[in-house]
Amino acid sequence: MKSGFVAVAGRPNVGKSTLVNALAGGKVAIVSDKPQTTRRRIHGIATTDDYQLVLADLPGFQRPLDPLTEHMQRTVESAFEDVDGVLFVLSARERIGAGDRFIARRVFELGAPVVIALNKVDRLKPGHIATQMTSAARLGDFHALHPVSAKTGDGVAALRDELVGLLGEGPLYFPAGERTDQPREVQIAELIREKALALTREEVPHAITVLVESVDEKSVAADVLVETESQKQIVVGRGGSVIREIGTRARPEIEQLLGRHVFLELRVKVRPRWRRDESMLERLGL
Ligand SMILES: Nc1nc2c(ncn2[C@@H]2O[C@H](COP(=O)(O)OP(=O)(O)OP(=O)(O)O)[C@@H](O)[C@H]2O)c(=O)[nH]1
Ligand SMILES: [Mg+2]
Repeated sequence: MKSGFVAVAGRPNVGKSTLVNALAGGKVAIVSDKPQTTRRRIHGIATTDDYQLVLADLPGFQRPLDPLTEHMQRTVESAFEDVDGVLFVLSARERIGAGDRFIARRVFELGAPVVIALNKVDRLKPGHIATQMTSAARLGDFHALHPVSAKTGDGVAALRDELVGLLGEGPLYFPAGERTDQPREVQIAELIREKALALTREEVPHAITVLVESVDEKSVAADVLVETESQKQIVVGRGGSVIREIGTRARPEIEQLLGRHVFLELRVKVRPRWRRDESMLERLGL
């Protein structure tokens, strides 16, 4: 049995979580078109008879702005100790530049093999992909470089094989059927947050967090927290239209997770400056 851990590095929004989901073969991390979607470390686990590959999805590398983003950056830093490899994700749709070089300096000095995934190659012209691969190759002494599309799945199987190749003999770290290490309440909160992110923009997504208050046989109750009254108005929407839509989108996925029908009760509340409140961050597990 081969087993081990691979940490996922990259700038915000390059598709790390989408790629972890594709590699794990199911949804473990939420995804959005806004940067800073992932706030905690999430293990995505792929297990077969021959191997267990544990991917650590992480927040993107960033300059901390407040206690929340400080905690996120600390999560990133601490996740690169004791890994069998690093999966360094780049977006082929953006210029490979200073931000990527900054991260490259950090990941290549770790001593673990670095596999570069040049993501989002779907619908790009071959010539453009080739140019981006050349720029990616200049970032450091990589073990392998794979053009992939986490969205279409192109190249994902080959990338998974590459990562499995980094693993040594080892035990099963997680039960064979388990795809993530996240507690059920956290998974539910994240699904709700994902829908809230999709329906809001500008500063609002960053000010949203979700706390699940209760899960029982028939119902799930959760609070959607924002920082200001005007953000609350946006998340509630006219006549409650936005929060209702968040619930409509989240409920089927929550029901799939729980394996039963539930009534989803969402309340939007204002928690001023929760991103700066250490006790709140602790309660959220961030
Ligand atoms: N076209 C295309 N879009 C992609 C691909 N992979 C991810 N995306 C999109 O890129 C955006 C960001 O994806 P995420 O997986 O949330 O990115 P991330 O790197 O985890 O972002 P953070 O958690 O904020 O650091 C989403 O809108 C995805 O749908 C891809 O292969 N092709
Ligand atoms: Mg993410």
